[in-house]
Amino acid sequence: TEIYEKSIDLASQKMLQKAEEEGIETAWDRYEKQLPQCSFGQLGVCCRNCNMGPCRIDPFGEGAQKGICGATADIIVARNFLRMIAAGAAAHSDHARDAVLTFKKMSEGEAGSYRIKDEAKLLSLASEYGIPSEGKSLEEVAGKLADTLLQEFGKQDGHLQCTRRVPESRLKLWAELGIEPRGIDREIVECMHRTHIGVDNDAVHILLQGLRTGLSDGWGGSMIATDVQDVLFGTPQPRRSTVNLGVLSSDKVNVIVHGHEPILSEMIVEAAEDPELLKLAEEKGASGINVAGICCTGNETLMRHGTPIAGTFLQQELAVITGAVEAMVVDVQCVMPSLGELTGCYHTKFISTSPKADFPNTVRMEFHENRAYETAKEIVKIAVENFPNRVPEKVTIPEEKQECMVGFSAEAILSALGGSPDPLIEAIKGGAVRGIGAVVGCNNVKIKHNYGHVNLVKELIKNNVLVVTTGCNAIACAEAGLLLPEASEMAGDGLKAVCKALGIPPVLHMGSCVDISRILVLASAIANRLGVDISDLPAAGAAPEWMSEKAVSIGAYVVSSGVFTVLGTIPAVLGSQAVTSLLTGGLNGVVGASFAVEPDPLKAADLMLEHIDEKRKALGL
Ligand code: BF8
Ligand code: SF4
Repeated sequence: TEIYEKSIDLASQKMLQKAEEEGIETAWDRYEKQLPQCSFGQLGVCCRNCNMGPCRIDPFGEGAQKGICGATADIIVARNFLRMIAAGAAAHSDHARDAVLTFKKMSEGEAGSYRIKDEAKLLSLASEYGIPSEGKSLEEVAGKLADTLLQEFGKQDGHLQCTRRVPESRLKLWAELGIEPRGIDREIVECMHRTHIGVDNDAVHILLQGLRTGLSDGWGGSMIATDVQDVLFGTPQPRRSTVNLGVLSSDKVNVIVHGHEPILSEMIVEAAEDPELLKLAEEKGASGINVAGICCTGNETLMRHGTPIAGTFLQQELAVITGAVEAMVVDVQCVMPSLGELTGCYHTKFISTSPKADFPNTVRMEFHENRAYETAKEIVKIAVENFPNRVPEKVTIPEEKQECMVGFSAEAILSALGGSPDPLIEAIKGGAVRGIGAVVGCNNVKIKHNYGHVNLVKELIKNNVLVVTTGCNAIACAEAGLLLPEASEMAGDGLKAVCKALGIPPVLHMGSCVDISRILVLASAIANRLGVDISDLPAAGAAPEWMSEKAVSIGAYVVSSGVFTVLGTIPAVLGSQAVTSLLTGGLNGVVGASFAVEPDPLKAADLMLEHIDEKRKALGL
């Protein structure tokens, strides 16, 4: 494959070229070596859930139509899909658990590096959860809130407290369907139980548990992660920054934070400003310390501090290939194990920090709350001391970098609107804004890097759809210059006028992937204000280049919340007619929304526009 077919991004193309010249392997090379990919796997009809197997169903109807236990393609596909949701929900929710545990330790004075940054949000959460705050210290309130939130994980019955934010009609629907999430951990465990041999063997029944588990992520784990991180690190407010590989510095020590938990990256950002380390950097011949993010932990520090971002998921290897990275510091999720071998080809130190996640060839620097800042300082020190090892002949930093405006938490959006969603609702009613598009998710080598993201979003704003974004889509949009107020020039006339009046970009960066919960909160606020369900809103979602199991869980809760969602890569379900037709159609009759699959971003935009127009019509707009 030609380099220009791998990525639309110039900086990435240059690094792919450098990789080729230096004989360095990337995800794209490994993808080519995987081709043709296993068609049983692609269709989802391979089962390894017991040791009588592996079993596979012949998609042409000639060979075996049942596994040894008698499981059909429908059962196998549904079970595999449920396990993906369980893994995705587990990733988000286990991240949330660690955030709450840190919050709890902070309240007990055992995590001295962390503080309460957003008192107002703490107090408003306390009142929402019925925790009295009068006459109590903030730490006491935080401790009580932490206890309450921790119980959400182990709860056996009732329903998750965040679902208080859901419009009543939707909550009632979930109750009728029996898919109200009970406890966060319970739903995930139940998925594993149900998919064990000989338990749940009805595709529809299995998929309903998938919806419930997704909901325990979106309206549970992810939402709790967002809330607690805002209290600990501050609720994002609009600010400017820069993105793409060009943010790496030729004369400063470059430290990359990659992964997902701001518990780590926040401390690294702070440590990079430590006078002692800055002095050391100077002694080593560097003009300073530059922290840049990759993936969602990058989004977290970008949203709260304006720390630059070096790239999306598929740019993690390319960042190392610049030869200018002193340390690649990682925690959990979306970190390629290939970084171990790759960093060995350069001077880059690969530092793993999570007690849960190790990788080949890392320096282990386990991160614990009780001495978070000290560990962060040690990590940054390793990077600084590594600066003299940079090999000038191996360094090429592409000049491409792009400015962006970020920090659009639900709170920030409401305050940009003057305190209530009404001006946005009026703009939608009046037709200046045709609807809202939520575009999120990963990169995937099966789609030209950033091609799906950028073209889908451009098409939406051109058609007056206000776009909200998170995760790698947000980074891709930033790289394409779409996160600037000036980008409203690319928008249709109605949206352009609204953006100009408010001074906002046509594409609003709402945060990391757990922050899709912010989109849910915003959608609920609008629906409640209109007195309708979320499924009645002129809104649609998309994940043009998704790849992770987290994205499957997200899809499950977004659709169950009533939002039509277009996927740009094909999930492994086509081996079952029943599962495919339920996901892409039948769900409409169950939760009032469904999935569609459309790899062509312009056609995907058309599907979203069609849906938005239908909803406008139904609302009489
Ligand atoms: O949680 S969008 S590639 S980085 S999974 Fe991963 Fe996908 Fe990026 Fe963030 Ni989300
Ligand atoms: Fe085969 Fe059934 Fe075992 Fe799966 S659970 S491997 S289909 S026997």
